[in-house]
Amino acid sequence: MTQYFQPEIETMPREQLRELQLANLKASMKNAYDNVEFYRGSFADAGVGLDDLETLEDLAKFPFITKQDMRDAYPFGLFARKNEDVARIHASSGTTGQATIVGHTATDLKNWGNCFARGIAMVGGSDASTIQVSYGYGLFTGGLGAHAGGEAIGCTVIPTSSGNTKRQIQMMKDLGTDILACTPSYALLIADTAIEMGYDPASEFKISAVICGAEPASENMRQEIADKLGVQYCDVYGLSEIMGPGVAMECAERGGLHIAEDQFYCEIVDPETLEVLPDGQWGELVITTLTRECTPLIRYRTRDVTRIVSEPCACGRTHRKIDRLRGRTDDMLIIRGVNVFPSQIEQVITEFPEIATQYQIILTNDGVLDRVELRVETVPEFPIDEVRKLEDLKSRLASELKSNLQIAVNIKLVEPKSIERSEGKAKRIIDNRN
Ligand code: DLL
Repeated sequence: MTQYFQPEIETMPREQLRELQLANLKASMKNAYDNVEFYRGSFADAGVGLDDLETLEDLAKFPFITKQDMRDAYPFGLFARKNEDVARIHASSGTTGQATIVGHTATDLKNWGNCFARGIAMVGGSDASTIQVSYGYGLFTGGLGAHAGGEAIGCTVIPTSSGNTKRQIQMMKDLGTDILACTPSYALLIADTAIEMGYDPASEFKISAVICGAEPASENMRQEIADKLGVQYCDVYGLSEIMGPGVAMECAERGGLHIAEDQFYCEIVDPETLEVLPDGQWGELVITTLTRECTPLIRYRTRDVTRIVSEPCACGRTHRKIDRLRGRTDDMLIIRGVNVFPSQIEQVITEFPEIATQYQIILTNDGVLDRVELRVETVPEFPIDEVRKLEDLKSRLASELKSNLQIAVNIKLVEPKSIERSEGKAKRIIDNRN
């Protein structure tokens, strides 16, 4: 049985959906233009006005907005609503610069909950389900976003937040959690810790689904989580600038994540030329909010690399999908001229049963040359002190990386549990370059 949360929206005929998008887009552009000085300036600089938007494709005439523009507008420069209408503020971590501030009205928050709730329905959730939210709560949007989704659908919500893993697992077992929402790294840590505690969560726990996002996960990592916990894996995409988790979510048919197209208009652009690319081609995802009141974003450059999958989906939803993310343009490594994303390295590493799904990429430089060290962890059963076996494993891994990704890196095999586990987003790249 296909379960929808908002069938009239999720299965709306495409023509009608496009009409709805255009009407909402015009309203969103007007909201941005009338209430945010930044847009009046950027539209004027680009020589375009609201009258230039007659079709959805006309959006390509309008300028982009970037993370830097958001930083420059700190704190309230992009707010289209006065303080009395702002219900909540979220912010990005600001670890790489000035934090970006995003405001939400009560309606924005309600829309957000509804978007996430669609994903809960995709994994078979209902008002009879118990969802455990193990994303961090706070300025990070994971916790409160998943929480709102659970409440929108009428689930029992357990707001454990991240951390205190053993207690999480005990609650998961004792309270009969059906759905776990957390990052893929944390889902794997929870699964491994539960197994270490002597449980077989796949058979002993009630859990039937995970809703994982906020970072890329390779196919093998997803499979490992699904097998260890015995669950359906739903990938959830989102970003704090645009909303939070729920911008796009993966149905049981897999093959991509359905974009909440009534709320967001997505384009894929070539990151170099910034030309809009046709559906199916990989490039940078650009998102425009269609209904957002407080912080309307017109053509936000996400830096995320994906493509649009427009073939009809067997689940019956008509909203187009984005493919699972490859990574971010700013995380792409260029190793001796070859472009590679950490998630592609992860996919190769996880083919090896002797290696745990744990790795770190350490970047250093020696004069002008960048050096890349790949640190991977062996599984406890592997005899790490047997030099011959270790050298053999290293050389097989090196040759797989060479033949799959055409990269040559310095590999360091390290002992089980020596790479720090993450309760949120894993830190895969350590950049020690000066
Ligand atoms: O990570 C929001 C979120 C919370 C999404 C919980 C999903 C689940 P930010 O901290 O602003 O927001 O980071 C957004 O994380 O631009 C992507 O690069 C990455 N990201 C988010 N979801 C996925 C995903 C949250 N499913 C940035 N796969 C985005 C790969 C993802 N990367």
